This record gives sequence, C-alpha cells and structure tokens, in this order.
Amino acid sequence: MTREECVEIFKNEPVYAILGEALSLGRGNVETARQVLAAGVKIIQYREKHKSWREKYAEAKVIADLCRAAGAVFIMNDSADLAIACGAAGIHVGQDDAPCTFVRRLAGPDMFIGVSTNTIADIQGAIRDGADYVGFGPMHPTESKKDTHDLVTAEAIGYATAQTQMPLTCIGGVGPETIPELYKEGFRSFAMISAIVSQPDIAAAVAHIRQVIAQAAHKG
Ligand code: TZP
Ligand code: MG
Repeated sequence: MTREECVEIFKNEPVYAILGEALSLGRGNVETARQVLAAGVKIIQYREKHKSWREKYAEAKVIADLCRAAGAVFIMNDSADLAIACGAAGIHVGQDDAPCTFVRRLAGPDMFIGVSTNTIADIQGAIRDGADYVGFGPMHPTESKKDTHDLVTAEAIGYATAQTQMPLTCIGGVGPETIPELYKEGFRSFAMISAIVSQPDIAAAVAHIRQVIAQAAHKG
C-alpha cells in the first residue's frame, strides 16, 4: 500500500485501532486483528510492549498480510526495522523513538510515518520532519499507558485541530464517552486501545463507536 493510499484511507476512516495483547482480554494479537478487520476497521497499529523481537516479527508479518488482504493500513509501533521487515505500510514513532527524519531515510519515501505529539512544539517538529500524520494526546487519563505525558492543553488542542496539512488523530482515553466532545473540539480521527481491543465484542464496540461519530457529525 502506498503512502498516498494510506493518507486517503486516513481521510475516510475515523477509527484507528491499536493492538496490544496485555489489554486484549486474553485474545492473541492475530485473533484481535482478525476481529478488528472483520468489524471493518481500516487502520491498525501493532503496539506490543511485552514480547520478544522474534515473537513480534512472527505475528506482525501475519497481521500485515491480513491487513493487506482487507485493504487496511498496517502500522508498526516503535521499530522501523520491524516495520520494513514485516511489510508494514507505516511506522509510528514517539518522541523518544528514532526521529522521523531517521525513519524516513531508513524506510524510504513510500513509508507512511506517524509521530506522537503532546505539545505545540512536538507538532511543529513532526511537521518540519516530514511526518505523514500526527498522533496527539493524551486527551484524557488512561490506564493503558503508564508513562503518559501530561494531558494536552487547551491551547495545544486549538493548535492541533487547526493544522490541515496532515492527518491528525487523538489518543488517550478516547472512546464512545469522550468522542462527542473531541469531535466538537475538531478531531475527526480517533485512536483507541481499550475502547476496542478490551471489549468482549469488538464488532459491537466498533459499530457503537461509528454510531457515536455519525451522531457527532450530524450535530455539527
Ligand atoms: N499514547 C498516549 S495515550 C496511549 C498511548 C499509546 C494509550 C491509549 O490507550 P486507551 O486505552 O485508548 O486510552
Ligand atoms: Mg514508541
């Protein structure tokens, strides 16, 4: 999948699902990916902090193939080398990972690169470094990541939602309860771990999220 195709999908798909087995109610990542794809989600990130490099490589290859077959964007978290080796369409890096410019040199012009941001300076840095999309948060407290930054400020929210040159997704405590407010603030893409992968019925959870987004859009 090309970088342009990823950008196109990002424009049309508000749901961004992040996999992590510790939060998946005992389901394996491959099984969770199958259910997320069956629910119609077109953007999946593999974010696995508790497995060996070998395990990650083995299962990420399988999930990358599943995503390709489903026409979904597959994004590898943290590691550019794993992303390249397993055939991911994209890489997502945080402020403490390899910089976007390094990832671009390593992975080439067709890799779709996302960068985690928390402040206005982070967003400006991501834009300057040629990121293809920005993840912005945490919007709300979350149990899913222990070492989160402070919650984003209202000023940074205003700055982030005013950026129109690249896709933006919000993260951290995002789910059906918080999406209406986030939508009002200007967000149109919602990255979620627990609201999707920690749900017993993933298809029902995704359908409900889509309904909440549609209602928020209807209210304008
Ligand atoms: N980055 C900032 S908050 C967060 C990450 C990976 C965790 C989001 O998890 P949840 O369950 O959607 O709040
Ligand atoms: Mg990281």
